[in-house]
Amino acid sequence: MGFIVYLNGKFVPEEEAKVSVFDHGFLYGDGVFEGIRAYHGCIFKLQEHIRRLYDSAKAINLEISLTQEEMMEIVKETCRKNNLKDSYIRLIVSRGKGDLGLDPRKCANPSIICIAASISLYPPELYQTGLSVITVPTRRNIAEGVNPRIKSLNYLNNIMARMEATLAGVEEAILLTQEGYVAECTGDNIFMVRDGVIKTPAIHLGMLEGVTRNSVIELAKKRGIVVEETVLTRFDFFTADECWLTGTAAELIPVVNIDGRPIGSGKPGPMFAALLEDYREVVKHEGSQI
Ligand code: PXG
Repeated sequence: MGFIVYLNGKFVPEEEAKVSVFDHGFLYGDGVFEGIRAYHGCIFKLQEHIRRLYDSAKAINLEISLTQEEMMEIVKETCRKNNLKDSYIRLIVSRGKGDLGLDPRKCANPSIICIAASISLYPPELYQTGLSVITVPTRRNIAEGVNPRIKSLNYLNNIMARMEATLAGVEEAILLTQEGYVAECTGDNIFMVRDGVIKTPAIHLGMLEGVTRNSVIELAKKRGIVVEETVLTRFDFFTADECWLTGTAAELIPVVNIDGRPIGSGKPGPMFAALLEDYREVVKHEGSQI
């Protein structure tokens, strides 16, 4: 059975959920989105995701006529309509239908789409064995171009990096900033541990401020672990005791090899294991009831 999709004020079967070929989201990647997850009928960090969506929209001068409360209700209603307790939710706001020119003023109404689908999880064994990743030649977008803090519909930067990782035979890519500092992976933020201190790249270097990243920082601090948001190089990661990635889909996933160097013991570390357990506990009962 197909999914029921929210499209511009209506709930329609997925076959009928169509947008115009003149939609600037399609023509130019002109729009923003969110990837949200529901666990056991609870949507995790819904308010944070909606806030980030509105911040992204604000940054590209895209005015959303709905309030953040109304948008949260749409997300919940989409989950209810699909009778999904565990799901991956994709919320999209594009500039809307315009003409073939770039001018966003020609787009009268943004297109608002909410999809709640079943989630395809990473194979469980990856959480035991860990990922091998490489740094790729493609650099993360510069803030003065398309600011990586905007979760925009243009993911070519990330897709190019992901292709480079795939061609090299690994699962993920580390993107560096223009200056050569570690930024993030293609759809996940990155963490490391050295001498009991957790470190992760500071947001102002140019990356997406992950909701999962912020949750993990909070959980680590609750455990009394020092967390530094700082400037990190490949050297820092090569010589780390542990490394993992964070994202809505992946949760926390361990990295055991970077550019051919085994990280720490070459196996997922104890800090990773503890924080994954904390995270999986917190998603069970925190969150907005569907
Ligand atoms: N960085 C980037 C560039 C992302 O796109 C994250 C970090 C993690 O953010 P959250 O808020 O989820 O902790 C993301 C988000 C996918 C997929 O299908 C993943 C994302 C976006 C789009 C698709 O793997 N991750």
